[in-house]
Amino acid sequence: MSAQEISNSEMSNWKKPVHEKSNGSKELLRGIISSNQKLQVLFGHLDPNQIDDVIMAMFPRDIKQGERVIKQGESGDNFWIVESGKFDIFVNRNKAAISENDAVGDKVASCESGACFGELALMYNAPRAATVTATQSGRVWGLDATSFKMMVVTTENSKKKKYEAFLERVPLLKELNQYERAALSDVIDVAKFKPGEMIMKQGDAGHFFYILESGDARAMISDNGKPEVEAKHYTSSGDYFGELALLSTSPRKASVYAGDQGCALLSISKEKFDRVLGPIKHRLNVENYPDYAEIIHAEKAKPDSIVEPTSPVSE
Ligand code: 1OR
Repeated sequence: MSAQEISNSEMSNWKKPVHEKSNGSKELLRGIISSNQKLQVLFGHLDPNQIDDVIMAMFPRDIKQGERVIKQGESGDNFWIVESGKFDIFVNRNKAAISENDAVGDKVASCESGACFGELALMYNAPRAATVTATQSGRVWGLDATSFKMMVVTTENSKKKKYEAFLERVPLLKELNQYERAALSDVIDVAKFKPGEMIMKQGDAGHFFYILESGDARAMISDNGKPEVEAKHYTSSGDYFGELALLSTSPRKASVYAGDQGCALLSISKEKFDRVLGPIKHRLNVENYPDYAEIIHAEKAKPDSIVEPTSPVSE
């Protein structure tokens, strides 16, 4: 079950919650908000008065060692900032296993004082992407889901959401969770092409993956030097091409040109993709992607082709 979109009546009845707190607690929260990078991204567009409102809306919760604060798959209730204690984050990619038993999956990160978690389900109306459990007792500050959506989520992050929705439609990226798609959407570049302009050339090594944002593009294939024939016409926003560049450096199988209207494309370079996620080959379940299986197997067979992803950083 996923968190509900905020309803109109909820929106019109909503009042900023006020949870009285000591000046010390206000200062502590202000300090964390101004120094944590992720909180800067989330709260950066708020002016000082709006930050004060967010701080006043937050409520404390003391957490015992071993207590689970968030369970993967559930809907989002609150966003959390850590004052003290230690919290481990676990991701289970086998979604069926989560409902069958309580398998928490692999530990992917750990966070302590000054960190935050639980924003994803609230931003994207998605199920919780991970389980979060206290390994040392401590105190967290919560912001309820409605307040988070009313005070923090804005049209500014809706562009990012649109990018993530595009990424979600790419079969090759299906294995990624919300966190990874969010990270990937941060490295998306936008480029405009004039009508007829070449975007990629058949036979060249591929370094970019493209998503059509607007306009149109045509994939053309030339067989043994014969004139090019149209293989595909991309016309819908969210259509994508060149995704194999993320997996391998094998030559482009077609040339792609901007269509009659020209086009705006979102692009991700292989280099940025690898930097953000580590080579995706590790994560791909080849059986799910018969079209790509050959290429993935060939890449895996290459010596030194597999670089271990960098270990998760704690925030
Ligand atoms: P949420 O609302 O989905 C769980 O609830 C929270 O764990 C999530 O928001 C994030 O704030 C936090 N993948 C998913 N969730 C993560 C991750 C993560 N790290 C922190 N959270 N990954 C770790 C990347 C270092 C990806 C691992 C596959």
